[in-house]
Amino acid sequence: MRLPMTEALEAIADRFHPRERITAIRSLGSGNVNDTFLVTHNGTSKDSRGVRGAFVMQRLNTQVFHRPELVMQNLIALSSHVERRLASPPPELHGRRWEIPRVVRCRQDAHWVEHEGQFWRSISYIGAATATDVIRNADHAREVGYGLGMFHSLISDLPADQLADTLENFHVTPVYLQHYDAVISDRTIAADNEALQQACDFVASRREGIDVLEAARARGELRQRPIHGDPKINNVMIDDVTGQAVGLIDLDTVKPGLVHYDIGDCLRSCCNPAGEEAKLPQDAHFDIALCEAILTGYLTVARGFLSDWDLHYLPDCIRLIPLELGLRFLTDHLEGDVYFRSTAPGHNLHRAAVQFQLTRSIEAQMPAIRSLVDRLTRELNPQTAQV
Ligand code: GN1
Ligand code: MG
Repeated sequence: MRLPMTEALEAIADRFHPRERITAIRSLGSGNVNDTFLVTHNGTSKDSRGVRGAFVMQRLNTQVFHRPELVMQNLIALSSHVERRLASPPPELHGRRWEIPRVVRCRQDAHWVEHEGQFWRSISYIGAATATDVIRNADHAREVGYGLGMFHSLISDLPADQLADTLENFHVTPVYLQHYDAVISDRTIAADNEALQQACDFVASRREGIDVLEAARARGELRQRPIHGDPKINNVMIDDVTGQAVGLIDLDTVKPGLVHYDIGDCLRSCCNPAGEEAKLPQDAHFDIALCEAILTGYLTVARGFLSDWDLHYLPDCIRLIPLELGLRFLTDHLEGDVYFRSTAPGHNLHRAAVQFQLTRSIEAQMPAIRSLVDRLTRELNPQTAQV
């Protein structure tokens, strides 16, 4: 059955694939920034652009990505690099399937469409695989960790200076704190707004040490490498049949950064079984058994290219990234929901409360997290480990 499509969407899709062969256009995923659609069509395998049956069409949020052409440049650099690496697959792949989204060009051969001030592009769709919002079990967790490790491993030899900085200060926590300070200084919190007061009190009590990763970077203990930028649970694709990770999607935030941003983001999103959109903030908690499974999968592939300093700062990033995301949600609430898509007033404040509760839960388990990281880094010998 042909699903309803708006004329405007159909006209954009037609720039990538002839309209008469498109069968459906539907919303895809639950991104907070871009708009994503799955376009299906009666393509044939003879299609010279390699598009078979479906592609993902996205409108990039140019309020967030001010230089979308640089996002595309990074995406092309990344996918060509990974394709080259996969031509002689690394032994850690053990013959597994591994996919990297590729840019689907327009019929006129350009890499994107600019239309009425909007920026549209398409990428290939990874079929027979799914991403979920919540971890299903320990095997799934280990696969997510393996997926991030493989992703890092495949791009570890891509020089970071070949990637543009498309989002300045992305994941630089002290800069988010400065911005929050500037926003809050113009505000008076209503006496009856308990939720907002609690969130602001939480930030006030966590200011110290918020620069832990950036200070380590400034001292030269940590260095920038290519990172994913947003490897949350629903960006890790799992093969529908084998249950194995087959690739990471949502590559717009690929740019130079610290691998710690990625590890922290992956763990904060996977180890909270209540999810980022938990109904009640108090439901959020950090499940250390899931953390163990993810780190096991990750370190099995990545242990070999992590330095002692990298390992030293792992526990810190596990605590920092949920705190940072809470701060980002809170600031957006104070600014009137201008960054993260929200469905109701107070949504971003609620999301902040969830991340702050998760941070508390991580803090309460910090000694156990430190010993876990120590144990795993000793046990997982890169020469002998198998997934
Ligand atoms: C945003 O749009 P989405 O859902 O892929 C955000 C991430 C956050 C995430 C929280 C460019 O990602 O940093 O962790 O929301 N992306 C950007 O769900 O800011
Ligand atoms: Mg994203």
